[in-house]
Order: sequence, then structure tokens, then C-alpha cells
Amino acid sequence: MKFIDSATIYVKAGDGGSGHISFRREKFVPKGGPDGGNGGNGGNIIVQAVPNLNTLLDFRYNRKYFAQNGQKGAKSNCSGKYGDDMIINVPCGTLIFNSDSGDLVADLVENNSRFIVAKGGKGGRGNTEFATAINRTPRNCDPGIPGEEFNITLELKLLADVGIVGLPNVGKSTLISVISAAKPKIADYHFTTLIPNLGIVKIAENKSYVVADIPGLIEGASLGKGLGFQFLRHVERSKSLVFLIDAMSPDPKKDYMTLLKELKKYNPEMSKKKRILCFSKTDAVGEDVKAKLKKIKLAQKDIPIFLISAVSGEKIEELKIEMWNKLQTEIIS
Ligand SMILES: Nc1nc2c(ncn2[C@@H]2O[C@H](COP(=O)(O)OP(=O)(O)OP(=O)(O)O)[C@@H](O)[C@H]2O)c(=O)[nH]1
Ligand SMILES: [Mg+2]
Repeated sequence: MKFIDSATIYVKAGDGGSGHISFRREKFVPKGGPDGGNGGNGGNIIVQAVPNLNTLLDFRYNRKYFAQNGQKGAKSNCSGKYGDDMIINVPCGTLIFNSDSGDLVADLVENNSRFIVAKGGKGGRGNTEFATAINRTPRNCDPGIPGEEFNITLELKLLADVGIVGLPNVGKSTLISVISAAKPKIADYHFTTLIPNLGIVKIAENKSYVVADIPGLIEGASLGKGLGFQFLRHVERSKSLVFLIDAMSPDPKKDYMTLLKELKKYNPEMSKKKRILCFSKTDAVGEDVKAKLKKIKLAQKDIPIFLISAVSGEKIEELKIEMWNKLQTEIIS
């Protein structure tokens, strides 16, 4: 399943600098001619696709982009300096829309492909350019043209890298809400989540991945119980799964086995995905329960076990890093 990551930003290209009006004043030239220079052009706003970026998350915090204005023209036919372009880096595969018209403006698929989304304004002409045989002392110049400005929407289609699966009410949505900017509905009853939530987890500059929180699964999901299997396709192509089990459950191991059984019934490939076993809500259980959970024996030996609490923050950072590390290794079957 592809999720969409999007951000709307405001871009404003640089204004052109205005032309200048001046006349030469030289010692032995009583009536110097015009010498006002042209204004410089404003900088463009350029969007460029780069590798090593995979989310539009940063655009949620920085929403306005300005290119530099061109400088004014000056005496002695000096042209104003051109404004610098503003280059906005986006992940490859970003679509750019005009937010007001909804029109697709560009589709930056290729690495290093770039597109001018807003053109800088042209600088105005200085009075030198207005001189003619009849009018040798023109007293006019052009103002600079304003740079283009738009609201643009960036859209990136994403695949969920990590799927969070678990029985209802175990804290899946709470987990995604603490590791990403996603704000899903959280409540103390079963089937709070009705449609999948997507979150982007950022652990460092250029190190981020997409996590999906799906509705809870129950025993018999394969027979259409609960919300059934319909949402599993959202994590079918994810590279790894976090099995989230409630530490307060009377039988956590059974919950794990139920989950595994249902996933296998849906698609045997699901049980071959890299897996992290996570017990949630450890803030609500005693040390004795935690000790028991740590000792749970699984048929598959290489599955890391985490005891986490979204409330106290216990082992959350470690889990984020483990998810990242799992994505870096090859799929084991
Ligand atoms: N004490 C404690 N409570 C938690 C923790 N995480 C979640 N909860 C609570 O558990 C309940 C269920 O949380 P959700 O995040 O909605 O659970 P879910 O797995 O998404 O539930 P469904 O969408 O219904 O499958 C809520 O009342 C949460 O406040 C935790 O770490 N500690
Ligand atoms: Mg939920």
C-alpha cells in the first residue's frame, strides 16, 4: 500500500532590482550623458530531487521559502547584482502541484532533476537605456518586476517500511504517536483504529522510515472476525513487522501465537518478515511480570524482544533504532 506524505509551502522568487537614474559628472564634460545602470534579476525558486532524502517531514516546520531580490542599478552604468536562487531539496519521486489550481506542475522522478517553480523578476532598466537621439537626458527608469509567488503542494508516495501489528487495544496507535508526528485516535476500547495511520520516524538527519499502524487483529480474523484481514494489505509489502503485545495481558505468549497464526493464514510470507517482539505498557506492570516476559521462549531465536512503555518512554528510543537497523539488513526467510 502506498501512503502519501505531503506538505504545502509558500515560495516567493526574488524581485528584480529597479533601474537607476543618474548622469555623468566629469570634470571637462559639462553635460554628461545618462549613466544609471539596470537592476539585477531576482533569484528563482528551484525544486531539486536529491537521493538520500526520503520524506517531506522537514517541510512541516519550514513552510516559507524566499529567493534573494536583485539589487538596484547604480551610477556609472553599474548593473545591480542578480539575486541568488533558492534551491529546495526534495526526495526523488516528489510531485509538485499548484495548491490553488490543483494542477500538476512537475514530477521529479530522476535524481538531480530540477524545476523552476517560481521565476525571479527581471531587473528594471536604468536611464542609460532610455537615451535616444532626441532625448539625451532621460529621467526615467523601470522598476524591477516582482518575483513570482505561489503556494505549492509537494507530494511523495511512500511505502510503509515497518508495520505495527497487534490485537486490539494493545497500544499500537499510542506507539506511532510517540515515535512519529502522526496523531491517531487513541482510546481504551477495541477497534479504535478503523483505517491505517502512517507515521514517519526520524532518528537522525537523513535517517528516517515509514511506520504503519493498522486496526487490531483478533483470533478468527481469517474468518472475517473483527475488522478481518482487509487492512493487512497495508503492511503486506513492509520490510519488517513489530508485534505489539500488551504486557498486562493474562497470557502474552498466547497473544503472540494468535497473532502469528492469523498472519500466516493471511499470507505465509508475513511470518517470514523480520520481526521485533514488543511488550507494551510496562509502566503498568510489576518487575515480576517484566522478568517473566523477558524469559519468554520463541521458536525463532533471533527475534529481539523489547519491553516498552509509550507512557514512561521506556526503551522507545532503543526500539526506534532497532527498527532502523532491521531495515538495513537483508530479509531473512
Ligand atoms: N499505561 C499505559 N497505557 C497505554 C500505553 N500505551 C497505550 N496505552 C493505553 O491503551 C489504550 C489503547 O491504546 P491505543 O493506542 O488506542 O491501542 P490500539 O492498539 O491502537 O487499539 P485499536 O486501534 O483499538 O486496535 C489507551 O487507553 C492508551 O492510553 C502505555 O505505554 N502505558
Ligand atoms: Mg489504534
